[in-house]
Parts: sequence; structure tokens; C-alpha cells
Amino acid sequence: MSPRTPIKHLAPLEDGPVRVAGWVETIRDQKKVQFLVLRDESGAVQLVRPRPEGDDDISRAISGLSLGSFVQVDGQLKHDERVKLGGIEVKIDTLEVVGRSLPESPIAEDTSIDKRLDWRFLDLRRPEHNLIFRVQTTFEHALRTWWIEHDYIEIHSPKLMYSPSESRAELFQVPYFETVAYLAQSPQHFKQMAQSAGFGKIFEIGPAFRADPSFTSRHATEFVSVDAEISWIDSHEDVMRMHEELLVAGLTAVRERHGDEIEAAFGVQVTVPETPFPRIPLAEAKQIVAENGYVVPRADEDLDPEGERRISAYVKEKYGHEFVFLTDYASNIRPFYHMRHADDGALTNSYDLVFNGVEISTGAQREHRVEVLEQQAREKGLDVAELETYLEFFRYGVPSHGGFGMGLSRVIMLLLGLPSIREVTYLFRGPNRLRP
Ligand code: AMO
Repeated sequence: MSPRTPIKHLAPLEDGPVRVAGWVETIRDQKKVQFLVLRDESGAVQLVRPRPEGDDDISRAISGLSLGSFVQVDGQLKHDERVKLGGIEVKIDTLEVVGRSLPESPIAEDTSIDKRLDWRFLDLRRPEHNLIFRVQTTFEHALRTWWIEHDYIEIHSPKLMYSPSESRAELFQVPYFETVAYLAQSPQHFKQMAQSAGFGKIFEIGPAFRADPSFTSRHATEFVSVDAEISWIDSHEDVMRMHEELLVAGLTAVRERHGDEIEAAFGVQVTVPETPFPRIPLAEAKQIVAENGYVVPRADEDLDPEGERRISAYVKEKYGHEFVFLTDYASNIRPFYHMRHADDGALTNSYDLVFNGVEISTGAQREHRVEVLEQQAREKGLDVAELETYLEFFRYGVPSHGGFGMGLSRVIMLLLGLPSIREVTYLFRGPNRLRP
């Protein structure tokens, strides 16, 4: 059997025999001639067949087609400038209905996102949705390539855990034989363990789970977390330097491979950011947004989403940059494992990275001195006994280290200018969504 030609590869071919396969997008069943538009994952092409007197098997098959059916066609490619769709058409010789579709699609372009997610497999057939996942593939591949070129080891840490990985908030528990397990909220413990194990530089791209009941455009109960952790650092500055270089590599690859398609499909330009990204201490960022007329509701907390939007707008205007590192968060709003400033225990060696108005990442230098770590856990009211397995990692000599976690869907959403991570997550999971 000769393989089919992806539709986007037809245009440069010479006129002659081709095999194409795809979903029937439109049918124009006229008296003298029948037209179909066929779409595969790469593009769309017009198919044509003059109708024989008195019909035959093929013309009857075309008349009986339902939209969305998957067909394979052998035919003759012909270049013809008058054909609106790409200046080519394929004259049908044979047509095989491979998979027949029910006649009415349950969704259309203007269907609500919730209903589209019910029918995600149909929703994903749209070419711009296909593009989202090609962009994501390119982005992840570029990150991996950068890490490999810089001697990182990839780890796959377990997602079934003996203790919470972040805090007791947003924790999924599952029965585990005679005991209970927790779904990993992050690979935090195990990426730090890799530093004690002497791996030096590691990364992981894997699932993370949060029992977060919120319905915002940026939260899911399961998401893909992009994580890295490195040893021998002086401060969070070393982590930020790695983080920004990595993003430049990822965005360069996306721009080179998909820049034009992204602009055509989503109307946004992919910008490769300049390094270093702007860095603003959180306290200063709060002051800046306050001076710009927005007072963060709780003075002792992080910037809220509106605050993030505002600081991002400020940075965009002042530095022409889509990214900003907000640094030196107060220790009362950071986890116990963040290292605190040597001269000011109220501040941490940590940062959040905001991209086009939304937090995409948290990073920090970690506290590697076990007695200090234990003390900080106690101060936060944590159960130190529950943390014992984690604390052991630090009792046998561990280098200074730090790293970050970054939500993959958030990056892709912001990169493409889309309104919700639901649009860019292959199968979204939220408080009300366990299907399909
Ligand atoms: P944090 O909890 O800030 O940090 O998470 C890191 C990043 O993960 C993404 N994220 C989410 N994405 C979708 N839905 C959610 N419910 C969700 N929660 C978090 C965000 C966020 O910035 N262990 C630390 C990271 C580290 O210090 O290495 C952590 O998990 O993009």
C-alpha cells in the first residue's frame, strides 16, 4: 500500500496520482460535479469528481457521506489557480470510507468551552488546536535539548508519596493497601534528594496534582510541572540565570518553527526575550503597583492576579519585556524549605516569574542546613516527624542548591495569548471535570 501524502505536502508536488486521507469538512453535492473539502492534521484540500450520468458507487458514496467522516482517496493532483483553497485540487478516482461519523457534530466553533471539553477529541481536530500541541512539543523538546547540552540528568520521580510534598493544603489522598498515599503536588522532595545523591543538575517534566477547588483560568487539579534543580549555587540568582537561558532556548525554537503559523492562527507574535530578564524585589513591586493606583488587598501577602497584571504592564512599558522575576519574597508567605537571607530572616532567596501578567513559576535557593530546615519547618507549625524521610536527605552532606517549578500549560496559554489553561491542556482536570 502506498502511504498517504500529508495535505500540506501536496502543493509542491507535480500534477499526477496521489493518495490523501482525512476528515470530510464540507460537501457540495451538485448535479454535474461533487466537491469535498478534506482536512488532515496538516491542512485542507479540495476534492472534485464529475458526476457520471445515472450515478455510480463513488458518487453515491459521496452523496451519503456525513461531515466528519474519515475517508481515503486515490486521485489525480492538479494545480489550478482558480481553486481558492491553495490553488490545487485532487480529482477523485477511488474513495474509501474508513470511519463514518454520526451525522451531526455535537459542537461548533462557537460552542462554550465546557461543552467543547466534553467533546475534546472533536474540539482538537481544529487546526489551531492541533497547532497548540505542536508548539508544546517543540517547546518541551527545546528545553530538554538545552538541559542535555548542559549536562543535566532527567529524573522521573514517583507521584505516589508517603507525605505531602508542599503543604497539607490542596492534597489528594488515595487509599494505598493498608495505608494512605498522597498524590505528588510537586517533585520538590525528590529533586532535592537528587542533589544529595550527587546528580548535580536535574530536570523533570511530569504530572503534579493539587486538590484546588478553584475555577480560575490558571488552575487545574492535575497539571504538567516543568522542574529543574541545580547544585553548587550562591543564591537564587544562579537559578534565575539558568531559568531565563532555558526559556530563551524554548522560545527561540517555537518562534523559528511556528512563529508564522502562530501569528496566523492566534494573531500574536512570539518574542524571544532579552536576557537578563528584569528583576524586581516583591516589596518594590507592590510599591510600584500601589503608586500606579492599585493596593494589593492584603499587605502581608503575595501580589494577587490583578497585581501581577499591573506589574507586568509596568515592566512591559518601562523595559519592553514580557517577563519579570519578582524576588525576595517574605518568609511568612514562602515554604519552610526556602533559604532565608543571611542578614534578614524575614526575606527569602526566592522568586516568582511572571509572564504577560500571570505567574508561571516559583523558584528558590533551598535551605540545605538540616538543623535550620527543621527549625523553619517547626516555625511553620509543620509535623517534623512526617517530614523525617525528607529531612534525612540533608543529614549526610548536601551541597547548596536551588531550582524552580513551572506550569507548562500556563506558559503555552500566555505564549499563544489564549484565555485559559483549559484551551491548552490536552485533557483538563478540574473540580468538576474527570471526563473524558
Ligand atoms: P508552586 O506551587 O508555585 O511551586 O508551583 C509552581 C508552578 O506550577 C504551576 N501551578 C499550577 N498550574 C496549574 N494548576 C495549578 N493548580 C497549579 N499550581 C501550580 C504554576 C506555578 O508557578 N515546588 C515549588 C517549585 C520550586 O520551588 O521548585 C512549587 O511547586 O505555574
